[in-house]
Amino acid sequence: MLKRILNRRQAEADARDMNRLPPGQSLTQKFPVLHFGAVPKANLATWNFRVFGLVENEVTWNWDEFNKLPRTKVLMDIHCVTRWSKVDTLWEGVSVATLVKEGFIKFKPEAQFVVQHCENNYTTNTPLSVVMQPNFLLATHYDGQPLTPDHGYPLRGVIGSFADRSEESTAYFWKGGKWLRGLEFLAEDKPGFWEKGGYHNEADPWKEERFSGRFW
Ligand SMILES: Nc1nc2c(c(=O)[nH]1)N[C@H]1C(S)=C(S)[C@@H](COP(=O)(O)O)O[C@H]1N2
Ligand SMILES: [Mo]
Repeated sequence: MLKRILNRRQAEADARDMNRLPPGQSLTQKFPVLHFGAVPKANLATWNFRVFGLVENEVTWNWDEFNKLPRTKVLMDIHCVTRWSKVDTLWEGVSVATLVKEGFIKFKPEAQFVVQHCENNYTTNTPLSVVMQPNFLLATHYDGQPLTPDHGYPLRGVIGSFADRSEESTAYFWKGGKWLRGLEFLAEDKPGFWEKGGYHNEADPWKEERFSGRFW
């Protein structure tokens, strides 16, 4: 127990020294679960994923089709607005940038924002440029295993930062929607669940953009 605490403290000091821990965050070696409402039950037989809004062709992929899309692995540090960060998390899934590059998604020139649509009407919004970054992934697997129900099975959005901070921008982890069912491309921004609830629209952990100040 004590050894585990000392190990965590040492790992936290190391992460801070390496400039991998944003202000006001502490390191966790667990994987906390955070969401609003109940964990939805997945039914892969009826599951589908919709790409809609300002795209040339709206598409709907079923689970088999989704799993035939090109796949990518990404190693990232994730930062939750409730002040935990976790380093070196390994995700596997589908990169939106790859889907665009390979012609699976063709968004219209007016598209500037993307809303992630999840089960039970949870949404979260980001600029299109953010979902096109290599540090944003539609993830089916964490650490080599399919996501657990608590963490978003069968599919979730993930955003984090790289160890060398080479990403263009990042956001707190709530900008990754669990139980993800679709992406909507929009010309105007549309605040999601937590964003409407007073959380910061851009949510950059390095600038500590936790709350919008409108309600807090
Ligand atoms: N569908 C859905 N996705 C969600 C949430 C939620 O309430 N519903 N909460 C977000 C928040 S606030 C965080 S911090 C992360 C937590 O992911 P984790 O439970 O895998 O750690 O999921 C995000 N994605
Ligand atoms: Mo969160």
